[in-house]
Amino acid sequence: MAEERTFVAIKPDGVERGLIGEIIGRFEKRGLKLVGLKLMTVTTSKAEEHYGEHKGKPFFDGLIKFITSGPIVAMCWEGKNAIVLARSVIGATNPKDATPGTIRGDLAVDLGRNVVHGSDSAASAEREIGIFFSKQELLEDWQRTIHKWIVE
Ligand code: D4T
Repeated sequence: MAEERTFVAIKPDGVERGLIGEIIGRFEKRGLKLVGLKLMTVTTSKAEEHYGEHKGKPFFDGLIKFITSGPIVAMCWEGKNAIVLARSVIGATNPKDATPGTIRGDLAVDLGRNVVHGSDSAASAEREIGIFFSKQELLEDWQRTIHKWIVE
């Protein structure tokens, strides 16, 4: 049975800073399963669709400029409670409030350079996975042999 899926992206600052391996490793070690992965540059229209809820806010233009400024790593992670788990691995949106041990609590300083994105709800996850991945780009039939050691 398919478990929950979430969309996670390493933003251009995380890629520029050489944090791809470090960040992917944290989700792997938590126990989530990687079912989609690609390095890509986000078009302005995709960025505006992804961040549609923030349209009209003072930081919107800067956010779009930032997210389209260089490559990102788009990922889809699967697992029991994957959405909440990924958000807990990532930490609070503003790195100044993020707990040590989280990605933002360990690796980020500024709200506008918070290195990673994770879907905040089931509806967002479905929408965002659809923006960044086609169906063929996501694994459907990979059963990890270690699964029974991660989920009871
Ligand atoms: P993302 O979407 O990047 O994972 O962040 P969050 O889900 O944790 O937070 P968000 O949607 O509220 O913000 C999206 C994105 O905009 C940046 N931002 C946000 C900013 O530059 N200035 C601001 O005042 C806010 C609220 C940071 C994350």
